[in-house]
Amino acid sequence: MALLPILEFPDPRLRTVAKPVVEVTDAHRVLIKDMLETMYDAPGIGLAATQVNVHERILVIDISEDKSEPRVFINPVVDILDPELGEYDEGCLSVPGFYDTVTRPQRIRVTAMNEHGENFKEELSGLMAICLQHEIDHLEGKLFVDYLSPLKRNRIRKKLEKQHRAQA
Ligand code: QAP
Ligand code: CO
Repeated sequence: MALLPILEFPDPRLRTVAKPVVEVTDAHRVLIKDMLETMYDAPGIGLAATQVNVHERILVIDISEDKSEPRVFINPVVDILDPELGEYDEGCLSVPGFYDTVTRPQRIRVTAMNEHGENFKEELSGLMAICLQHEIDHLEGKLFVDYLSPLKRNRIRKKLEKQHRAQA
């Protein structure tokens, strides 16, 4: 097991569009274990492979209180079931310390593969639906700050760049 370094905004590698997984291998299963460990350590509720600089369509989520419900989504595709939108105060492990309101569809269906390469479909709502859409955005090179005004996004970028300079 290993903790993986998490890329932080505005790292340009976060803008990479991830490639589909053709066959789920043991190497993918090791990556998934490491991603879950990295997410739990943070702690966070969702992590996309993009955030650990692996550009394949893999993400993990666990919205349980006690790390008891790890979920793995490989090549996820979302269908919107209902046009109704909901607001949520989102954060991101790649944008540490910043949270803001994002509006997204509330009821979705996801089609994906699990870590064994088996296909599944599932209807999702609530935090799970929000988190899944947030993580799929990462696989497209998109961040929640992209939904904010340029003024807010630039403020966040400048603060994080300053922190990164201080760390260097
Ligand atoms: C995505 O985000 C998400 O700023 C997952 O200092 C979040 O796990 C989707 C985190 C909210 C929907 C709603 C953020 C940890 C964790 C921080 C996370 C931080 C430490 C974020
Ligand atoms: Co995120």
